[in-house]
Amino acid sequence: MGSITGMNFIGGKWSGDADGVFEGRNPSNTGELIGVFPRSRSQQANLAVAAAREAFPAWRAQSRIRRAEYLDAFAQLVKNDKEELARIISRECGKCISEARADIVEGIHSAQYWFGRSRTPSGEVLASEIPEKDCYVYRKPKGVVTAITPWNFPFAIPLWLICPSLVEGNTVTLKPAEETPLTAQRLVEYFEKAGLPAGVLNLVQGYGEEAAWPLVTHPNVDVVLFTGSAQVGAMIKEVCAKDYRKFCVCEMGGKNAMLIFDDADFDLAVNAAVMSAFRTTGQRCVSAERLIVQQGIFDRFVSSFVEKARNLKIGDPLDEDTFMGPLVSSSACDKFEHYKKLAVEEGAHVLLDDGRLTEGSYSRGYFVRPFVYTIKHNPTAKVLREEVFGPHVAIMPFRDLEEAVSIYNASEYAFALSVCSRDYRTIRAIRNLCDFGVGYVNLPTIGAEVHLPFGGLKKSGTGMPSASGLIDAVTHRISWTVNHDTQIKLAQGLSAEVPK
Ligand code: UN1
Repeated sequence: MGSITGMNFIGGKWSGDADGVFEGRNPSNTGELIGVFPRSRSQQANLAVAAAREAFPAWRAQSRIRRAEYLDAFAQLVKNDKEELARIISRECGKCISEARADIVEGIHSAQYWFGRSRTPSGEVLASEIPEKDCYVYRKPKGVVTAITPWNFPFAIPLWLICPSLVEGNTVTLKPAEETPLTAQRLVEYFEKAGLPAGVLNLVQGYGEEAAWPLVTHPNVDVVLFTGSAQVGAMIKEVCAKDYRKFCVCEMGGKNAMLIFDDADFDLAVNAAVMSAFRTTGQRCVSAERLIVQQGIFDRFVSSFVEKARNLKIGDPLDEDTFMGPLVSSSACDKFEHYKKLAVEEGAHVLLDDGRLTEGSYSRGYFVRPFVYTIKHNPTAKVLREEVFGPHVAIMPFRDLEEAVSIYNASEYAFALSVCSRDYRTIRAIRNLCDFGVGYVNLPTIGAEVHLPFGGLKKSGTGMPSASGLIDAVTHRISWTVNHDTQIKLAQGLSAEVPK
């Protein structure tokens, strides 16, 4: 596969105009150039926002069902090219091919879900104290949306954000991660082929500070949808707080955990932990970097987990047998190394640290092996608080439910949790006492489906979930009360008398 010259898509036109370019390279083989893409800045961002603003009145005037039909057309087109798209994803971000396929399927599911949902009520009909009045909750589009998306789900996450935004009548500018520009370009091309009107979906490629920031701060943008780091999310929240009309949803990191009790189905728990920690090389916002394991099974669990982690097949993500591809970039490798050192400084008892793979075919990629350790819980240890975003796992023992909850909640993040137990009382207590947005019972912390809300609390999110939950972010819910009487009658016993 050769390299391409990528473009922006603004107001229905493809253009490479920008002050320079950036390269997309394969993290499994950095010698492979995937393409060069426009290094956009405020000029392109401004044009995209202007195009989205111009397209908004006509787009919102179409029926919700008509708007959703473009998503159906999109899904039909993508289905034919799943394999080709999955290979692009694997090459761009190093995800294993089976995970890349799932990324496409998840994106198709979003389009299908919102297409179907367009025919279901988007508001509510409510009663009134006054029999002649009907009350409605009605949803209106917020307007112009900026969507800033990460590299780790380069197809699914943009579609979680784009599909509900469009169905509800908003127009969108997408600024995808600079690691996965080609996947984003393909995604937008399918919408173009599906006949989406000009300006309804725009694509601006480039780096965060240069291309995304003008899309966040632009006075004509109503909603910012962001998935990425907590640090950038905090900056976005600050900008939005200062602007009376701007609203944001930030999906940020996690320091996710599995809580594994003595009575758990042992093999299930070990397998779930391996998936939670190492799928996508630990680079999901729902990956588990903490395994909190009850003392009765602790030693047995640790040896079984380490054994499996040691034997994982690491390598070319296009190879069907590979379990773990590379990290996404050299800075991700540096971060992984940094937290390995820190773990040792903070008291880790290291069980697995086979280092970076540098021989032969690995030499041109960012391949690392899992890093696994046991550690006594310490609420001040940075390594137990900060997100590494790699195959880095701390295993901690606990005595009882109370201690498990307190170790779990010691994190500033609160995204995904899994509890492994057969006791319904334990499971219910964990659900009620632990802070999280996406919870699982006897499952890994990964594998959310699009018809569920997806998002975290505390440092992980704004408490405004995306996926199916995104409708609340991209619409205003207004109340609408209609009087069918010839007289005015008011609620709460208020007088409707007006002096003659
Ligand atoms: C993410 O980790 O950024 O639940 C998204 C999952 C996927 C989505 C993860 N469906 O693992």
